[in-house]
Amino acid sequence: MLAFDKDDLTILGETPFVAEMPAHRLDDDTTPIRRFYVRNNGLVPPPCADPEAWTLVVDGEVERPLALTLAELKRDFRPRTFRMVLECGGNGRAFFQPPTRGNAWTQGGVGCAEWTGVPLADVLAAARPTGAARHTAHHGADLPVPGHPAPEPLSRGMPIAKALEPHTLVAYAMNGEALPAVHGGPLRLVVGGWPGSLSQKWLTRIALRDREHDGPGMTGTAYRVPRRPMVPGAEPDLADFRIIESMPVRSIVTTPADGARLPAGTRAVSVRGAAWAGDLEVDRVDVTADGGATWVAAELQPARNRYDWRRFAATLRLPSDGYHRIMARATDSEGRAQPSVPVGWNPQGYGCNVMHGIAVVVG
Ligand SMILES: Nc1nc2c(c(=O)[nH]1)N[C@H]1C(S)=C(S)[C@@H](COP(=O)(O)O)O[C@H]1N2
Ligand SMILES: [Mo]
Repeated sequence: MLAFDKDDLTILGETPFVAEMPAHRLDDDTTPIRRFYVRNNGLVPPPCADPEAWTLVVDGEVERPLALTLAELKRDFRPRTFRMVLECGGNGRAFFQPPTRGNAWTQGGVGCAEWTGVPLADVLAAARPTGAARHTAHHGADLPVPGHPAPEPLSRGMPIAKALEPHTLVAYAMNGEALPAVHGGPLRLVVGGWPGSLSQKWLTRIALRDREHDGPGMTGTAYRVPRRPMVPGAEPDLADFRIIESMPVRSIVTTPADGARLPAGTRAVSVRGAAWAGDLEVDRVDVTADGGATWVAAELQPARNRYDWRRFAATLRLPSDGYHRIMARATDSEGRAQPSVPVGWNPQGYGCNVMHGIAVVVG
């Protein structure tokens, strides 16, 4: 855990361990492991003496239940590497008013790493799903936190179509290194574009089911949002809730750091950041140095593959010394941009994609 960059690390929870980095520490194209957020709902399982013997069971609605060791996954399936964003469903939660339950993520419940593993589709094909298989159910080896209100560790699932996407990986490496224990090593799922909670860590079992999974994290208001915008703080009408699938378009300004001081007379500032859009693509990013009075289109780097983020850069003119508000606004491939105020309040504070702003002082 403490292979983390300790500078600026914000610990949101000690037990279970939850931590994020401020936006300016996410300035790399590929997020280094030591700057990658951690979200644990349970306790990290004890260290694994022989990671190659870690076993994944595939059962439920399959004709041929499997128990595959990590060594067999590596030997019998073709590996893929994709750079993909992982984002907590609650990233941005701290900006909702009134405050909601859960870790108060600001901008840092996100990272973009190179994940290496085997497509889940290939593993499921080997198990031969029955005609009744509609959803997955994910199980991990994390231990419950003694005395914690959540009795069992997280266990989520997704529709079979998402499971069969070529980018959905059973991953054993992160940025070319064996997957660290705190990020789910030896084996985890990585599911692009949807809440991070689907990317089960310490993965031990995938059951196929004929209906939506009902494990911890699937019921009540967990990972659900109202179909119609609700009055912030009002009593939720659960009949009107839907499970979160694709995460909304979002961007962060990663340079300059919030509160940066620039020398007197500075008249231009280089702005950099990253943008991503769940299942969709990022079409454009606009940046402003006057709180949104005027906008400049940023230059975008291409995505390497689906679910990668797009890094952006722009040079903004600063008309004078003094205090300037810099913001970024990403727009997805369906024309939806980030809102300027937090919208979509929901009881557990998911999906807050309000524009990210920083301030710089010249002189
Ligand atoms: N087994 C297990 N998998 C899990 C979790 C967990 O608590 N237990 N947390 C989930 C959540 S809510 C998120 S956002 C991501 C975080 O992954 P990371 O810690 O590698 O960033 O893992 C997901 N997978
Ligand atoms: Mo999460």
